[in-house]
Amino acid sequence: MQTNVANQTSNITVEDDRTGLSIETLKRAFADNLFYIQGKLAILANFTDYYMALSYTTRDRLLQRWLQTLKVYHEQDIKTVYYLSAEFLMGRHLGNSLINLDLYESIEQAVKESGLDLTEVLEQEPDPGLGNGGLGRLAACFLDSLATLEIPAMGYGIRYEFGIFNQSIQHGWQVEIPDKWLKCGNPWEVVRYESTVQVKFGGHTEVYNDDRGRPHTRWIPSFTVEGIPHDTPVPGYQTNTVNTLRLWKAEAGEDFNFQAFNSGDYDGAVATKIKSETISKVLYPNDNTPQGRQLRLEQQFFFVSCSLQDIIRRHLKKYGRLDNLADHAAVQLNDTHPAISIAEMMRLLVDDHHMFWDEAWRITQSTFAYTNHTLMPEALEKWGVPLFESLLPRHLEIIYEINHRFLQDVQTWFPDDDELLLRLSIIEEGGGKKVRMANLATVGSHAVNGVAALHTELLKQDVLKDFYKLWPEKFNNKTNGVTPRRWVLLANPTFSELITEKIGGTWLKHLDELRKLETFIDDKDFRDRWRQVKQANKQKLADYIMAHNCVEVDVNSIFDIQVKRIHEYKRQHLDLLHIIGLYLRIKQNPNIKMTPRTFVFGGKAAPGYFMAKLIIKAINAVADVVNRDPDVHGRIKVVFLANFSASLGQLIYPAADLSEQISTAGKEASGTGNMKFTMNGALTIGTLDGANIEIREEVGEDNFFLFGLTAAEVEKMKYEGYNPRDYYESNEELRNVLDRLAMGYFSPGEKDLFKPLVDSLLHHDEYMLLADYQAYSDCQAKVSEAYKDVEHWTTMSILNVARSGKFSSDRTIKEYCDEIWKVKPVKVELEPYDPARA
Ligand code: GL7
Repeated sequence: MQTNVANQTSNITVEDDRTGLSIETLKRAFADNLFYIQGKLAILANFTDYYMALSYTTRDRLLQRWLQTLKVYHEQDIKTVYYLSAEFLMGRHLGNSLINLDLYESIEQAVKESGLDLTEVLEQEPDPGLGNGGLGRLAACFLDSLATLEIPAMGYGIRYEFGIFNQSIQHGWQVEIPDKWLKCGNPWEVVRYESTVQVKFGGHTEVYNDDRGRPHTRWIPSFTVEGIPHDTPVPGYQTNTVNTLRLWKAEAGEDFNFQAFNSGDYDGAVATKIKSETISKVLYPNDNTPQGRQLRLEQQFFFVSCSLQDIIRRHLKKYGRLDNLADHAAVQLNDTHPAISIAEMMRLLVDDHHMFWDEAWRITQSTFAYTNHTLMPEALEKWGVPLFESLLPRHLEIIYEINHRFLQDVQTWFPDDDELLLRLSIIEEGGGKKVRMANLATVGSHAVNGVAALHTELLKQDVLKDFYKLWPEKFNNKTNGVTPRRWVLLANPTFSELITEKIGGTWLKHLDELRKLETFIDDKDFRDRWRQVKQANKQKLADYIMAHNCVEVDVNSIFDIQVKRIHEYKRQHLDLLHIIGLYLRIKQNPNIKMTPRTFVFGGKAAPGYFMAKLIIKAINAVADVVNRDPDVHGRIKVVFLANFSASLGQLIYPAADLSEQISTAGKEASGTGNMKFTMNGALTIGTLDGANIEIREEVGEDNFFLFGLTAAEVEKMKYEGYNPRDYYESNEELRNVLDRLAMGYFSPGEKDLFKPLVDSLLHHDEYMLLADYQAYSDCQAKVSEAYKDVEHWTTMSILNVARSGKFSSDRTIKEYCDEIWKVKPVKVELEPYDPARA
């Protein structure tokens, strides 16, 4: 094109179609991409074509910053953060890139002048669901903050061909549908074939002598898989820094076995190819309940080995030595999923780079740090030794050696405490030996952190208490946070505009500045607009509910929302018991006065988790009865929104009045949805669990609806013998609620459908719903009362937002940078781009 030519000769004085920012240039670039990349004439293009063309137009505007960032990182002497995570729930890229590049308004205008509506185009993007829930989304928020804070960083993970399944609801039940997110192509990734790495599996080890007669071990694998890097740019907000998310795709080393092919064994010829590619095929849809399957261990080792080889290769290229690796690399293990890193790093240093064990161990320990994300005992990863041995024979040897040396140290520190040795050992004895990944991660890291103050305390006192006794200085807390760019600015634009109008726009990078909103607390116009924004957001959600669930909801009712993965410890069914309680009150007294409520649920159940699926069915069954009963007169409505995801979250959080954070105290490590609701002006009803505690501390106890047992009380009651039946027998309403569920009132024709749910509550009640029922119900009554006082509710809502600054992931990341990673920001200055000289 003419402008490009002009650009090359005149050193970007003329706007380039690839970088120019004027509306005219953007329109031309969009049309050009539609024609040349999508291969479509505008009159024949569909919305996917528009989305693709617009994504390329936006990506072009990222590339100069991205490549310049890579150049600066290559040239300067820096320390880089490597965030290793089996999950990255990035959310849609296009809207976020436009926001972070400050391009949103211009593109909106350009698209409008091309006859299109930007929001409709944005909706075309498949939500890249390469994660299950909080843990994967946290990784994505961290990448956003790292780039925004100009920290050299890289995310490493797996490029799953199928992300978290799509959930549809059929006859009230969850049905899982494969997520073919790549079917129309992915404009956000760049494949870097030249950086392919080889990953070994299986086989055996042998000892050999090198030229100087020194003995070494080598690993002879039974098969090798290739890891192909797929890079996605991660732009910071209003900065030149664009970091990289590198996801590995597994491919066969050779396309197929020629010998087999030539001898006519066509199936055998492609078998290895299929086996290799299976490794990055699909995300395990488990959240807080890992599956001990071989493929899962293969996935973990695959992305760990690719990533560590990549880090070492780049480091060697730059510095030519490895002894200073820890000065230039900080590797964070996001839970135990990448914990095999400890053994793989030792193998790479000792076997491949012939380093002495002690030196390698020093480097490993000073490079790695580990974040624990759960106290749930069933979620702590352990791998059977036989599986380990067949898949990673060399790593098992290394783990035994690490363990041997570690336990020797323990013995000198604490002589004659065999019980302690058994608890600390990386290998669990008895009932089939197992490798304990949390122990491996803790021993091999210089820092171990929990994700909220209570969680870290419980780690120290409970799950990792013996390690805490050994190394108290390793343990530290890093309360989670979320990025206000996606969760406020992108999700809630009119609300953001109102805030910016009052306090200026810098709050998006310094969330503590939201405090300034408190000076407007008596400003009538501000308060009116605050309510208008919430009302409009509720209307948008109401429209969505009508379109998807065919349920009409009252936007003047309390929007009472619980969205998160379905899990018994999160207690969606406690919410449901309360709803049934209200319904029975209406049935007993049809004229009863009640503050109208709309109960909204959303969340996926792990496909193999029967009870979680039954809870979804129960919510839908209750919804069917309640929503259709004319006696209710619309006072309560119940809605289950299918397929909760990051993008649906962007619609939901801004529309909430009440955020349900009702996990059994001590079970939710942190929670991050709680923060997203708070930042968008919802009040919380919650237990003293995870980050709820810190949210309440920040917003003030008068602006938070607290109920329920504390973590200590839960433990005490369990210890003393908890009997849920006592509550059933002494609480009439609770008894009626459970009886109705159990006798099939909500499941006509299937009398016993919900019996397993009720039985589990009456006989075990692991998560103490019955113990907390009355406190919850009383607290909900206070919510209803409070909502009637519109002015007071508005004040509480404003205060929640004004005091939510702590929960920006920027704050969290700064703490990681200062206290664990010891890294500093690096400025990226743009240079004029000149293709002729590049
Ligand atoms: C989780 C915790 O359950 C959740 O409370 C926390 O906010 C999140 C991020 O730290 O990590 N742990 C976990 O295994 N999953 C989580 O979401 C899946």
